[in-house]
Amino acid sequence: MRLRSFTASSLPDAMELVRRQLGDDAVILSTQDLGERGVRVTAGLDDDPDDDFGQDEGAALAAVEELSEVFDYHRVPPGLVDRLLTAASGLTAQGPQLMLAGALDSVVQFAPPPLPSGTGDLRAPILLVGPSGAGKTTTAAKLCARARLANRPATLITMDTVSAGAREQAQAFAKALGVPLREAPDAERLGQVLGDCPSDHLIVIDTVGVNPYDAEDCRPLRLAARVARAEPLLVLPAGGDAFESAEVALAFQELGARGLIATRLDAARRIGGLLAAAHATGLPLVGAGLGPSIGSGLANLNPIALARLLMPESAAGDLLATGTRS
Ligand SMILES: Nc1nc2c(ncn2[C@@H]2O[C@H](COP(=O)(O)OP(=O)(O)O)[C@@H](O)[C@H]2O)c(=O)[nH]1
Ligand SMILES: [Mg+2]
Repeated sequence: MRLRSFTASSLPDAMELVRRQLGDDAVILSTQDLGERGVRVTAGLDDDPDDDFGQDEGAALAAVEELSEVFDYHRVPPGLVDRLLTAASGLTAQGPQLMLAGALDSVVQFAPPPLPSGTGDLRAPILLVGPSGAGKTTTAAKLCARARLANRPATLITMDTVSAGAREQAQAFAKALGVPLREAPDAERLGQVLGDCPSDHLIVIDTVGVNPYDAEDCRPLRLAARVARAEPLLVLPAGGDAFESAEVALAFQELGARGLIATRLDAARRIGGLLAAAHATGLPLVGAGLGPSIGSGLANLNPIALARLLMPESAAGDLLATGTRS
């Protein structure tokens, strides 16, 4: 039996979705009242009409219901929940966490954080873009720290010479890491500075936060990306509203962002915004900031790591059951 979930504003609307997508033979297996977010219906379609609803389907339905609670807790938007639940229900992996990982794998892209690819190999400079306070400077330092840990040279370039304390913050990070720090207040200077950088270095360019909806505000960033032939990566804090995060990410994608680094995963309890941003843009998740210090690092994200963040094996079940997480 194939399971699929549908969310709509009312039960009749959800049933109509079921009928339209699965046909008249679909069986309604469960319904959930989501309060002001509507109603979710999980329906099944028998591939083999002689088959009874068996133990496997029962377990799959229980897992789908468990995942559905996890998604609601994280405020994942309904359309994305339906896609994830449908993907999860088709997986025969053991236990909800692995089903979740499989579903995430089919809906979200992942890529490892950038490192210089090796001696003599050129890789595009990394240009960190994002809203003010997103964690760009901290992430720039973490990327340089990863390179240093891998015994690869790195150079930090800051374009933020204007925000209060920005210069001192960059200087403190560069000194702690033992990496050269260069300043480039505009695209022209950036071009000159890059011309002087050794080609085997991982080059991380930190920028001033911009309002992605303000074309004037974004102009220097577009110019910098072009001059540097850089790989822009969006730095986005977790914990934001799903629709807001998705729209901000789409706006930065339009500015050229090619990947997404999430920050504040240590301090956010709901990461539906991050999922929505990754799904809406199709940008790969290339790392996760787990703390404010350089030492707290930048974790690799993959489907299993993300599934663990969404559904910590030990605590989540109990907390969800007692409702203390919502
Ligand atoms: N808890 C937590 N704080 C972070 C993380 N990344 C950055 N921060 C904090 O967020 C604030 C803004 O970071 P900053 O790098 O200056 O942001 P920028 O304006 O985008 O350059 C600082 O207080 C950082 O210490 C993270 O992953 N977790
Ligand atoms: Mg900064």
